[in-house]
Order: sequence, then C-alpha cells, then structure tokens
Amino acid sequence: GTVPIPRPPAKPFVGNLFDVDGEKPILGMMELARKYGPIFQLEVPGRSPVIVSGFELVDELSDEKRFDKKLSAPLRNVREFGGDGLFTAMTQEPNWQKAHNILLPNFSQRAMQGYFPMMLDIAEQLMEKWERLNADDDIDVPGDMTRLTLDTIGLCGFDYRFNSFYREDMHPFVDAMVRSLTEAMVRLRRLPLQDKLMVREHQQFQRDIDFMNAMVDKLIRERKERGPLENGKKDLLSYMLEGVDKQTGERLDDINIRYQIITFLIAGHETTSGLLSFALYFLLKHPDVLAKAYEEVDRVLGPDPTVLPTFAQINQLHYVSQILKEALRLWPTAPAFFVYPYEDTIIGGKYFLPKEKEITILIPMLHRDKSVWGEDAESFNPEHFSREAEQKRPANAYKPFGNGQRACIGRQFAMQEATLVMGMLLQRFELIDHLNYQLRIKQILTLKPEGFRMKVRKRTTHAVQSPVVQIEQPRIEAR
Ligand code: FDE
Repeated sequence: GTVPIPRPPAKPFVGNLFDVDGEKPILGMMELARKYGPIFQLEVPGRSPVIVSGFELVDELSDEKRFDKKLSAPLRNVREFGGDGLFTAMTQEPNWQKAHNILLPNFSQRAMQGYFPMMLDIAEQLMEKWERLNADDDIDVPGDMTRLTLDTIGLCGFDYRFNSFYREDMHPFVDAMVRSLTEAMVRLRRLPLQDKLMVREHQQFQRDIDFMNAMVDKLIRERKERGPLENGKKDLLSYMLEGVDKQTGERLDDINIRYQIITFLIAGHETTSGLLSFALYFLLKHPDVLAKAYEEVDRVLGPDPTVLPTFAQINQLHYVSQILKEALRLWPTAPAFFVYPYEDTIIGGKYFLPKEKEITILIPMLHRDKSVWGEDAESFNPEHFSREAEQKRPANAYKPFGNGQRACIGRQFAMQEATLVMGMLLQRFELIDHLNYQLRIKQILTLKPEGFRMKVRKRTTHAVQSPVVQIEQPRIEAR
C-alpha cells in the first residue's frame, strides 16, 4: 500500500504560498525539509509540488527510464527569454536533441583547451584589477566574480567583450538579465489575478526581453556578415552556425541560436560567479584549508605570478578543485532541478506519484544527507572529495549539475574557469576578512552570498620557492 506524502499545514486559498519566503524560497524549503523530512508536498495555487531531498529517493528519481526533466513553473517563466534553448527546452522538442547533438562535443575536455587562452585573458584582467587596489579598498566579491564570468562566457561563447572590468556599473545586459530572472521568480508568488494587475512589471519584463533579443540578434547578424573568426579560432557561436546534427542532417535556425546564446550567457555566468564567491567565503573562514590550497598552488604554479599558468597545470590543482566541489555541495548555485514520471509510479516503496507530477529536487538538502555524507555533512570539509571518499560514495549523492542527459553541459567549462581563477588568485593574494563577514544567502533563481566583501594584499611569502612543475611543463604540453 501507499502512504500520503507529508504536508505542512496549508492555509485556505493561499495554501503554503507564504510558508516559503518569496525572496529566498530555497531557504524556506530547506527549513521545511529539516522539519518534514526527505519528501514533502506543498500546496500553492495552481500546483502542488513535491519536494524531495533524501538520497535514496533522489537516487530513484535519477532513473531516466522512469523520469524526465520537467519544465517547472520557474522554468516556464524563464522560457519567455530562454525560448527553446537547451535549458528551457523540453526533452521531446526536436530542437533540444538537435542542439544537444551539435553542442555537446564543444564542451568536451578536449574542447576546453581551445577556450583556455580566452579564459586566461579575462582572469588576468581580474588579477590586474585586484593588484592595483589600495590598502583601504575593499572588494565586492560577487560583483567582481560576475564581471569575470560574464566576460569569460562572452569571449569564449561569442567573441564578444563585455569589458566589465572597464566600467563601474554592470553591462546593461546584466541589468536586463537580473531583472528578468527576478521577475521570473517573484511571479511564482503572485496569485494569478494579482499577477495580471502588475502592468508595470510586465512591461519592464517585455522591455528587458526585447533588449536581450536585439543585442543577441545583432551579434549573430554581425558574425554572419563578417564570416569565420581569424586564424581558425572557434567560439560557441561558430559551432552553432556551422554545426550539423548528424541524426537529422539539420542546422540550428537563427531564432534558436538567439535562444542558445541568451541561455549560455545566463547559465554560463550566474552560477559560476556564485560558485567562486562561495568558495572564497569558505576559504576566508577555514584557514587550515586555505593553507593547504596555498601549498598546492605554490607547488604547481610556482611563486612567480608573471609566469602564466598552463592548461596542464590547472588540471593538476586537485585540492583547489576539491574546494570548489565542496562549495558546490553546501551551496549548489543552481539549487534545484525538476523531474516528472512518464507514468504513474511509486517511489521509496510507498509514495504514489501520478504521471507527469512535478517533483523538485532540493539539492542543498540532498547534499546534507548524513546517510551518505556522514556526521559532518553540514560542515565545510574538502576531504569529502578526496579520491577515496569519492570512490566510496554513490553517484547520485552529488547533483550540483543536475541529472543524466539534461545535466549541465557547461560543467567542465565552469570547473576549468573556476579552478584557473582560484589558482591565480591564491598565487597572488592573501585574503582578508576585514568585516568578519557573516553569510547571508541571496537568491535570484541562483544563489549567491549577499553583501560579501573582503580585502586582499599581495602575498610576500610562498611555501615553495622554486616552481617544481615548471621543469615538467614542456613535456606535459607536448602530449
Ligand atoms: C544545465 C544545468 C543544470 C540542470 C538544470 C535542470 O535539470 O533543469 C544544472 C543543475 C546546472 N546546469 C548547474 C550548473 C552549475 C554551474 C556552475 C553551471 N551549471 C555552469 C554552467 C556553465 C554553462 C555554460 C552552463 N552551466 C550551461 C548549461 C546548459 C546549457 C544547461 C542545459 C543543458 C540541457 O541540455 O538541458 C545547463 N547548464 Fe549549467
């Protein structure tokens, strides 16, 4: 037999709409998960999402024979500007498979080498900015990380320089994007009639969408006029324009390419900037971890910041990558994904789910499940990603990049970018927690540490004086 899914008590008419904080719905759901357990159901006007965070249930929901990605209410709102781009397309739409086939090879480990010089270009701009700060200047960490990640995806994706480090304010694309993402999220809290009355918000939403479309359409038009990039250089846009899907023999059309570009600009920078910000926050609060990270960076990159890191060296920063993974465990910056069952089904041996039911996978709580992460699941400890720990842990315990064929296509891209930047920062700077910053979470669909500021000072002492890896470098590169 089946048992009912636990439900927090609901109020008439609005149900649980106000049990979950409108500005930080993920934090509200985390609290409910602590109270009601690994599965519970909310009552919100028009829908009744099931929220799952226990490992065993998520493990079952990861079975792609039974479950597929759901275009949930938040994603349907994002679809107004993401269109049938990869993120907001349904798996069954022909454009999803087509774009997936065309673009997947451009995110392989091998493809990453091609993006490396462009990533380095933008990373150097961040280093130069921080090197030139005065002793009393402090840093808006998420702000600078957003500049970095936007400029990186702009350059690697579309040979476009947002030049965010050359301006005080953010590029107008960022404003339009942040406003649209915010609107996509706060709409969920409005009752249907109430939403109809938000005329100004709807007009602003439309203006922002028009702005993003116009900017991106111009980029595509200009590239078509100008032809391929010089010296055989390839960016994502070249692959989108040239790529042919082997399955159908078709190319992507211009409207779909527009949606892909907007998707990549958004997906490629919001989440990675949050990842770098959380990782820096954790380093500030864990001097022992920071010391180990310095030790590794000095050993692998050497003490001389004028010698730029190579692709091979960045791939050797294992401890740095453990730190990043651990940051994504506690605060996965894309904190939820959604699935539905193809057919009526039962999970956990007792919970009935009707066909097509929307299920939210609440990643931060999955990542705190003590049955797989151990008693110290709540604390920051990069040893959770030591080789032995990773081997022992079941695959579906860690899902910061989503699941299966609909998992993040930019995973390697984001990890390479973040490891490079973290390595270069640690090679150069001491981190100073001058405000004794206390973590507050900001959510605009993705998560970031709110109001996080710190200072840096150029490092004077390095653990290792001679760069050991420097000697091996030519050999590694020759492979
Ligand atoms: C995707 C993704 C996901 C899934 C979602 C769902 O399921 O709904 C997730 C969870 C993610 N993603 C996450 C993340 C994190 C980070 C750091 C990132 N991510 C990053 C990035 C970068 C880039 C470029 C990207 N990313 C992109 C992307 C895309 C396109 C997608 C969609 C895919 C398909 O096909 O579906 C994703 N991403 Fe990420």
